[in-house]
Amino acid sequence: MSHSPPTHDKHYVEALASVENTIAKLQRCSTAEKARLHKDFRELAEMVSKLRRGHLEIVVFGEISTGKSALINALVGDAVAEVDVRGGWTQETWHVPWKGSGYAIPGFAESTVVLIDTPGLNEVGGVQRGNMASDAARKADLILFVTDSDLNETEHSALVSLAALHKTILLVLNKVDLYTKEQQARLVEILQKERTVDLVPADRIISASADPREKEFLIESADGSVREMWRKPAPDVANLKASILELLSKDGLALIALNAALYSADKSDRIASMRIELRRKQASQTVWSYAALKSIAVAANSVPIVDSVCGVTIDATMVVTLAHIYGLEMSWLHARKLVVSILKAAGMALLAETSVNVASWIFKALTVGFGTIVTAVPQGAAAGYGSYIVGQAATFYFEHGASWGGESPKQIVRKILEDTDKQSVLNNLKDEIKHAIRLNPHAKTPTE
Ligand SMILES: Nc1nc2c(ncn2[C@@H]2O[C@H](COP(=O)(O)OP(=O)(O)OP(=O)(O)O)[C@@H](O)[C@H]2O)c(=O)[nH]1
Ligand SMILES: [Mg+2]
Repeated sequence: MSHSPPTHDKHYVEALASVENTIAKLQRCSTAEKARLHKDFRELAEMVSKLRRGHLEIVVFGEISTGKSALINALVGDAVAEVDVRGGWTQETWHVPWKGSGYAIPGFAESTVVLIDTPGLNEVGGVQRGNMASDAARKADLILFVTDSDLNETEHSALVSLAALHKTILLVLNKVDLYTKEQQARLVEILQKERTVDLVPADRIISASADPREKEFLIESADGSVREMWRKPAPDVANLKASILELLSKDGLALIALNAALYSADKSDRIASMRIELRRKQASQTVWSYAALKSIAVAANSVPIVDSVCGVTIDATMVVTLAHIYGLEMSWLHARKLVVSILKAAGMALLAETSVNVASWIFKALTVGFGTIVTAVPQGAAAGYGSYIVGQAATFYFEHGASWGGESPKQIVRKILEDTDKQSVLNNLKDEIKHAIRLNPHAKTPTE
C-alpha cells in the first residue's frame, strides 16, 4: 500500500518532526528510564504510524448509558457496537473504521477515519475503565462528548480537563426523542449559555437521537380505518454527521497535526519530569549509602573526619557516582576538588556539626536500639552527616548541569544546611548503617 503524506503542509511536517524528536529523546534515556517509559515509547511509535498513514481518530466519550455505542451504530449505519440499558456495558475501548463518512484527509492517497467507542465514565467500580476512556480521549483528534441531559459534576469536570488539553470537542446531546421540542431547546440553551462557556463553542453543541425509543404511530388504511402501531423511529444523527464532516473538511489535516504536536509536547514533558524524579531517587540512594559507608569507615578507624584522606576519598567516589547518574563524566581529581570546594563553602557550619564536641546529640540519636559500631565513635555519625551534606550539594550541582545555578556554592550549601532536619537525617542514617552492616557481615566493627 502506498501512502503519500502531505509533505507540503507546514504544520503536518512540524508535527511529525516533533513526535520523532521526542522518540529520539527517549532513545537517549538510560535502560532504567526506558523501562519506566516503555508505554510512552509504544504510544509515540503509534502516533508516528498514525500520522504517516493518515489516520484520524474520533473518540466517543461520556457517562455510562448516554448512548455512545448506539451513536457509533447510527453513524456507521450498522449494528457494530453492543448497546444495552445496563450502564457500563462497553468494557473496552475498541474502534471501527467509518468507511461511510466519505471523508479523506487531504494529501493522503489513502486515509482512514475511525470511530472509537469507550467505556462510560462513572461506572460503579469502573475506575480503571474510566481511565482507559480518558487515555483514548487524550489521543483523540476529535472528541464526541455524549450526554443525555444537563451536565452533572463528573461530566463537567471531564469536559474541563479535555478543554484544558486543547481538544476539539463536539458536545452531543443524545436521546432528544425523550424530550419535547421546548425541553430540547431549553436544554441546548442551558448547555450553551451556562455549562460550556469557554469550553465548547455554541455551534458545536448538537442534538441527536441514536437509538430512539419505540413510538406509537397511527396508520390509516385505504378503507379509512386507523390502527395503532408501535415502531422504532429511525436514528437521527444527520446534524451530527454534517457537523463532523464540516469540521473535518475544514480542519481535518490541521486536527491530526495539532493533536500530534500537543501529544508529543506532553510526552516530552513527562519524559523530562520522570528523568528528574528517577535521577533524584538514584542520587538520594547513592548519597545515603555513601554516607553510611563513611560513618562505618570513620567509626571503625577512629580517624579525624574532615581532612582525612579516607573521608575525602569516599566523598569523591560518591561525587563521581552522582555525576554518572546525571549523565556526566567526571574525573576523580575533579570530583575531589568539588568535594573540597563544598566543604570549604560549608566552612565553620559543617565543621561545627561534625566536631566531636557537639556530636553528643548525634551520639544520643544513634545509641537507641543500636550496638557498637557508631555509638562507640560518634565521629562516625558526624562524618556520615557531613557526607550527606556534600552529597546534597553535589546533587544540586549536577541537576543544574554542573553549575551552582547562578548562585555561589556558599549560598547553596548554607541553604542546604538550613533546610536539613538533622535529627531525621541521623535517624535515616542509622537505618542505612544497619542495612549496610546486615548486607556485609564482615564489616569491621570497633570493639567496645
Ligand atoms: N430513547 C433513546 N434511548 C437511547 C438513545 N440512544 C441510546 N439509547 C438507549 O440508551 C441505552 C444505553 O445505550 P448505549 O449505546 O449502550 O450507551 P453507552 O453510552 O454506550 O453505555 P456504556 O457502554 O454502558 O457506557 C440503551 O438502552 C439504548 O437503547 C436515544 O437516542 N434515545
Ligand atoms: Mg457502550
